[in-house]
Amino acid sequence: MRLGIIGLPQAGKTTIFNALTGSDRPVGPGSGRFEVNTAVVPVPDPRVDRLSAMFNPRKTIYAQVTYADIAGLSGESDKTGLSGPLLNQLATMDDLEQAVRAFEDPTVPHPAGAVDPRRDLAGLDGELLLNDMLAVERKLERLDEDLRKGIVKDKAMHGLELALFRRLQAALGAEQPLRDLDLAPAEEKLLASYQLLTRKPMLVVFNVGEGGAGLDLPAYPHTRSGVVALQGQLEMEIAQLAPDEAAAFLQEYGIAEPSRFRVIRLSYDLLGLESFFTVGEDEVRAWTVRRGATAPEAAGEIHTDLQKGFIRAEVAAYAELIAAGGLNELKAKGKLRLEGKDYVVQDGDIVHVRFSPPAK
Ligand SMILES: Nc1nc2c(ncn2[C@@H]2O[C@H](COP(=O)(O)OP(=O)(O)OP(=O)(O)O)[C@@H](O)[C@H]2O)c(=O)[nH]1
Ligand SMILES: [Mg+2]
Repeated sequence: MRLGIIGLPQAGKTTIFNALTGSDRPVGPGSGRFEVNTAVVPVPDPRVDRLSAMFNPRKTIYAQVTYADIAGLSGESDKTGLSGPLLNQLATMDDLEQAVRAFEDPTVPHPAGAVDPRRDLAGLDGELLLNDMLAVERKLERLDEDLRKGIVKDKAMHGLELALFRRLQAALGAEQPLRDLDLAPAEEKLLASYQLLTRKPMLVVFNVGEGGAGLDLPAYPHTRSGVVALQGQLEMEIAQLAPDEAAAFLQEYGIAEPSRFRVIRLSYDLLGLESFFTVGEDEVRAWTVRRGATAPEAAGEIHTDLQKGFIRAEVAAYAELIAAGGLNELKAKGKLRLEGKDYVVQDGDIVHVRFSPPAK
C-alpha cells in the first residue's frame, strides 16, 4: 500500500512524513520543486504483538505500508496541468494524504501571508481538480475527433465512454472530486488507465501545531475521504524517541496514542482494507486484504500457489484464539472452523490454508 503525502509548500509534509515514519528528513524552507522521499513502515497492530507473545515464533512480521512525501504541488492552477514526473508519482499512490497548515508560528511565515486552512485545502484540491479536468477534456476531444474522422469501430463502447467522460466533466466543473461519483464496475474499469487524482481516497491531515484544539477547521464532506488533526512537530519529535521515552512524553501531553497508529487505521478504512493473520512457531504474520476478499483471495496474498491449489482454510476469530489461550485449546473447544472457497475473510481472522501444491 502506497500512501502519498501531498500539500502546499511549507504545509508540513516532511514534518508529518517524519512523524508517520520515524524518519529524520530535513524540514524547513524547501525548493518547492518536485521531490519525493519514501519510507516503508510496519503497520502497528497490538493483535500481532499478542499473537507473537502467544506463539513465541522465530519471526514476527507486521504488514507494511509505504509513505511518500511528495513535494511539487503549488495550489496554483495553470492550463498546462502537472508535470509528467509529478503526475506519474501521484498516480502510483493508493491514496493521497493532504497536509494542510493549521499551525500559527510567527517564526515560520506562511507563503500566502495569513494561516487559512480553508483556503489552502481548496487551493490544493483546485489544482487536482483542474488536472483531472484537463485529462477528461483531452479524452472528450479525442472521442469527438474519432467520430468526425469516422474511425469509431465499437459504437457502443464509444457511447459509453462519451457518457462517462461527460459525467466526469460535469462533476469536475461543479468542483466535485471524482471520488464522490458512484460508478458501475464497468465504468471503473474504463477509467483504470487514466491518472485521475481526485478519484483516489483522500485523508486530510490538519497540521494544528501546539495547542491547536480550539481551531475552526473546515469539514471535508466527500466520499472515501477522512479528516485527522495532529501536532506535526510534536509527533515528529515523539516518533524519534525510544519507545519508553515516547510513552512518558505522550502521557505528559495527554495524547492517547501516536497519530501514526491512527493515520494508518484511517487509511486502511478509506481503502477498504483489513488484516488477517497466520500463526505458528516459525512465524506470526499480518497480511493485508481488501474487505470482502474470499479465503482463496486471501490465500493468494500469501502465495499464488496457495490460491491456485486452495482446498480449505482453517479459520478462527482472533478474539476466540486469545480467549482459548492457544491453538490446541482452540481445537479442543471445536472453535477452529473449516471454511471453503466462498468464505469471506473477516478482519482479525487467523487463517491456515490447506492446499495441494502444484505438480512439478
Ligand atoms: N510550530 C510548528 N512548526 C511546524 C509544525 N509543523 C511544521 N512546522 C514548520 O513548518 C516548516 C515547514 O515544514 P515542512 O515539514 O518542511 O513543510 P513541507 O510541506 O515539507 O515544505 P516543502 O517541502 O518545502 O514544501 C518547517 O520550518 C517546520 O519546522 C508544527 O506543528 N508546529
Ligand atoms: Mg518537505
